[in-house]
Amino acid sequence: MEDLQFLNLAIMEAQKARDSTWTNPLVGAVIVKNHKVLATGYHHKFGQVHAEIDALNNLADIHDARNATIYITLEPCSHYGKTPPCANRLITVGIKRVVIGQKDPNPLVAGKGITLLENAGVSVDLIGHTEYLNMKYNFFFKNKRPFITLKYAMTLDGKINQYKSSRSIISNYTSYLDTQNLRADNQAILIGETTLIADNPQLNVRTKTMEFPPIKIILVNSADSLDSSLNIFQGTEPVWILSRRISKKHWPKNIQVYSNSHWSVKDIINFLNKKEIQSLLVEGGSSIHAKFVSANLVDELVIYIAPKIFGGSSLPAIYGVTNSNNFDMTIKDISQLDGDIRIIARRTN
Ligand code: AOF
Ligand code: ZN
Repeated sequence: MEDLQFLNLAIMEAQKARDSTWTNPLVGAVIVKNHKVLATGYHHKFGQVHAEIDALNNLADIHDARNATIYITLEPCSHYGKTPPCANRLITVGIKRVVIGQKDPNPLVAGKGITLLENAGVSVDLIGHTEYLNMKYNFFFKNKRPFITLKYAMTLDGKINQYKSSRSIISNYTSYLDTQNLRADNQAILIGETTLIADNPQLNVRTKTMEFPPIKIILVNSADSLDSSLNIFQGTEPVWILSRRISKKHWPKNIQVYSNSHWSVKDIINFLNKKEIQSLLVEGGSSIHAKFVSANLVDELVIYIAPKIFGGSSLPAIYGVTNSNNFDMTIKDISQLDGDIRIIARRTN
């Protein structure tokens, strides 16, 4: 009982770093002795000290760590990364017991932290309850690919645009704010060329400042034919252009071109794996969405439905093209967003 209470406190610590740890997990730690909290800590930012070291640094006296218990939401690391192994440090300062929320799925650690502690005579208890903190991080290491979310806004009659080649406003302001959070929750956002030209999106997060904003990815035929005044090129966020043709142009530092004559959905995901991107938001358009569905590469749908009808049988509709697959989804949430409806559906395994 007491263990869960202290672990919950560590979870609250971990959550303080939301949006700041980039590809690292959210991690919190609490040091306890004689039923009293001596210090708390968390992994503040990608590249900075890990949670357990932050908690040790927050002790009034490092000698207080001797014979104490530490609660950590994730197994302490065992590798020399940007910082030395946390497990070794816990052993050195004389921690007696370590209570862990979950094993670290990163193959660099993956149980080795626990083994180090146990071999040094430290008692270790793995008690669960923290996996949800880092759902996409866990998914990435378990499935060896990013968690893929498809997002779209549509009318009651399933249309995603009122015109063929320019943008129409479908969802309302509350939905817009929600999609900004959705962007912030993903490490990369992908759109196709039709959406790039028709919508001219900025594809960034505008409701908060992010130190590690999502990477804006566009799939195009020829990078060099793109108009440099497009909104997507105006920000400072990283842009990756997946181009079917080779680029000869000189691009600003934040823009990278990757050429591949084909760029199938599988190629894109293999490429993102190499780049260690753990989560991808696919914002469309309908032909890219259809390709992800056809390739069986969909984990979640986030759908905004606006109370409108556009009519017109030839207007762009969701999955209007080449989806050749079917599978079951489970509805996870239905919310009213000021007159719009948001549905979140997860792939049923
Ligand atoms: C911990 N405590 O607070 C975190 C851990 O690049 P580095 O050196 O910062 O290492 C990142 C990896 O370390 C990350 O992928 C995960 O395996 C682990 N993160 N471990 O003991 C922490 N953030
Ligand atoms: Zn560590």
